[in-house]
Amino acid sequence: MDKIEFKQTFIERLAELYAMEVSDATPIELYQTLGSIVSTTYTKQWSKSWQDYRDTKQKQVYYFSIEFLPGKMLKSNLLNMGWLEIVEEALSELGIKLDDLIEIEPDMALGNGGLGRLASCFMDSIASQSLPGNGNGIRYRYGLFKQRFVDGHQVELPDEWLPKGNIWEVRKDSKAVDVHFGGSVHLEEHHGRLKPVYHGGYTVRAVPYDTGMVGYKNGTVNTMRLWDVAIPAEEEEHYRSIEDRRMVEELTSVLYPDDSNEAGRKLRLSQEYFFVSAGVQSILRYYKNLHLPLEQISRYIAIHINDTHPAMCIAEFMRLLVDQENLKWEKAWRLTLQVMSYTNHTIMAEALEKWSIEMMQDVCPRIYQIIEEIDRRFVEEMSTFHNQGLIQRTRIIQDGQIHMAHLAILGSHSTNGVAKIHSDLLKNVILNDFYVLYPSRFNNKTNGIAQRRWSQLANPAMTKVLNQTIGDSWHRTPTDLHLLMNFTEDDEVLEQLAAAKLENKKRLAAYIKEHKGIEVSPEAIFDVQIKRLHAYKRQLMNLMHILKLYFELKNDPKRDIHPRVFIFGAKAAPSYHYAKAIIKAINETANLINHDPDIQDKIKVVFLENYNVSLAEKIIPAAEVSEQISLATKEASGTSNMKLMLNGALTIATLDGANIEIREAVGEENIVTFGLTEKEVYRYYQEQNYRSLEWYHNDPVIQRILNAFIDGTIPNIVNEGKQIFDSLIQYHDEFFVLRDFADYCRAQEIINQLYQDSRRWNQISLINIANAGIFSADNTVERYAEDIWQIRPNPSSQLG
Ligand code: 26W
Repeated sequence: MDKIEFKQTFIERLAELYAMEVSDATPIELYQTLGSIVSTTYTKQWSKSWQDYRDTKQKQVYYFSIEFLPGKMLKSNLLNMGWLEIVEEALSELGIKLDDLIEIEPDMALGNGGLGRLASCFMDSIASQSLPGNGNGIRYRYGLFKQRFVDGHQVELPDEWLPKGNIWEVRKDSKAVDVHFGGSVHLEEHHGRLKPVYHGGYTVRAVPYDTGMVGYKNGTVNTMRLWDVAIPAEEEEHYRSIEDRRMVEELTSVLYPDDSNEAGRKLRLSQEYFFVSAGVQSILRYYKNLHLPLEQISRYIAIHINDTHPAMCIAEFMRLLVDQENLKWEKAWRLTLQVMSYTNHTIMAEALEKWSIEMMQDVCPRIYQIIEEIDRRFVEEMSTFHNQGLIQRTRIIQDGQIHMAHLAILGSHSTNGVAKIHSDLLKNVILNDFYVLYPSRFNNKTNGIAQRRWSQLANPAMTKVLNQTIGDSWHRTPTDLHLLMNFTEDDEVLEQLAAAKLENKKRLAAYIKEHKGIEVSPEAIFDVQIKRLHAYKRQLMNLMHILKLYFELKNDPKRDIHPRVFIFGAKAAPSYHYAKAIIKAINETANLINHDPDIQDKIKVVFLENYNVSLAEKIIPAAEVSEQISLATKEASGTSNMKLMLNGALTIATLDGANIEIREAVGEENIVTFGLTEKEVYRYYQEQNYRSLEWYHNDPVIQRILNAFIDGTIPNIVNEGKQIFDSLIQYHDEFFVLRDFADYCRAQEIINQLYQDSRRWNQISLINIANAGIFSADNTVERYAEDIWQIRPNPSSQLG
């Protein structure tokens, strides 16, 4: 489509939809019109993609995830269709700014953080690599809460994203399936086999909403299928009371806002079974329509379990094969292992899902029976070869609880971690017992990011410089960013990149002014920590360093530091009081410092509200320092570290998660690392000899800073300050903040020094961009496709 054609289509479509002309239409109407043109255009390729998969019977993967976090989709769809420039120009000729329309689209925020965003980055890359792959999840009516600050406290507001209209989804009533909950089940002999007989309980209908996942200029459009709940027409009489109906609606109404914190609530378990059962049933129905032998299903279907939330896929698949398809248990189990694979995303103990037997019996009694049988057979089979201790530690059911990670590992052929260090910890420490039993199941797949979204879409200024300097092959082949290494000594390129960064900083400064009323200088260092608020991520250590600088400047206003703006973006789980206390403390400190005339704007602290994908797209291009300071071993991978590196930020990092691989990629001189290593952390655990109190007593700087939390220096944080102080002293500083603090300050001083030499700084920045290509999710999903899913690119895609 060319520009003239597009303008014509746009005017016509606007007239068809609203009987209006451009000059009369509001941005919402213009947005709807553009969205309608985009979606009706890719629809043809969408049906061709799935027809291709069906007709040529290609193996497909189904990525089961309880969270997807795509953010806005308009611009990304335009980019992937190859339309972005034409549409931008055409609209501008009609007097419309594309950016104004983009603002209209609500963020699709059906995820908490890293896990959900990763799932969406994968959806983009799977389609862009012409791989036959689908997403399977829940269509929450309310996404992750909106965050507001009231007197510095986090307040949560509901995220009503649907009433604004979701132009990308298609409801498919004809593809609905029924999901049965509750009641009881007993087994009856039937033609020599035991068959389940269900009593009571209730049946709901799962209705899919499909969204096209548009590949990058390759004609592939895959499907992300999100399930909504409905009351089946035939069952109306069972749902008479308002309460019954509400109970059903509740199933898909809200996303649990706890990142890495196991809720243990019955509704959550019901959500899990709901999207698992709906997804697995619809896959099996599809497969049966291909008229292939059931025994060969693993040659055509792969199911991926994204963290343990969909681990019941294993039992549901067994249920359908055994109860419905009459397969023998042993054969069904073999197929299940071949079809299923699992990714672990965290080693934090509180995030490892466990469900009580009673609750699972209550929600899905037949699934419980099957899990019990899996567990029984595991114990029986293992008993001939292995010692009882090992068996008791690895079995699924222990002390009345079902361990979902155990189910996921024992019922799949592949378990992977998300960065080298994380996968090694799984093998050698956290899941070592399982590794001893099944060494070949374990592997690593370092995370990746949707490279084009985080460069071309978020950072047009940098993209322009890159295109002029190294061409545009890096759009499709991200490792071609390496071509930039030929320009480390090219002053013109270094300055152009610096100019692009400055432009982005000015834009963010304007946003900060508009939203927070804080004046920040674009000449200052923009230092960024953006991620969920969690004790292990140590936003507190960042805050302590800010306080250190503040006290130093108060003592000696002439102290030579380059002005710095510390920018935070972070949501806390609503029930995570400690994390909320840290938010309050950061906000109060910001207030204190930003209004202190003694500081002469040398440091500014900005906590931006409601961190989400769209805000990330504004912050990341402007960032110069990337704070990746989790306690070593705790951050499975991190992905904001990759996005910030790609945008030329220098990483200040512990040797944790993917930071280690970033260091390998850029070289030690182009990253600043500090802090305890994995080995040192484990030595402390073993010897149990970390005394945070001693670090407090022996270090006057630490004393001065910690006292500020309880002596009124930071105003209005009486309770929060005490809670924070106590966590470090009375509760022994679980994440070694005091232990790592001095080394962190040393690293921060290195950053301050490096910034004085702007040429050196610009070189480091360029080298970071040049080496970010390996962290493209294109690359990551290729590894999953080859090693785990055994799927191949669609040969008839425009790239295949
Ligand atoms: C049961 C509640 C619950 C909720 C969320 C348990 C676990 C989670 C997630 C696993 C938390 C999460 O998002 N983990 C992050 O996953 C990213 C993608 O792999 C990693 O980059 C992050 O390091 C990891 O914290």
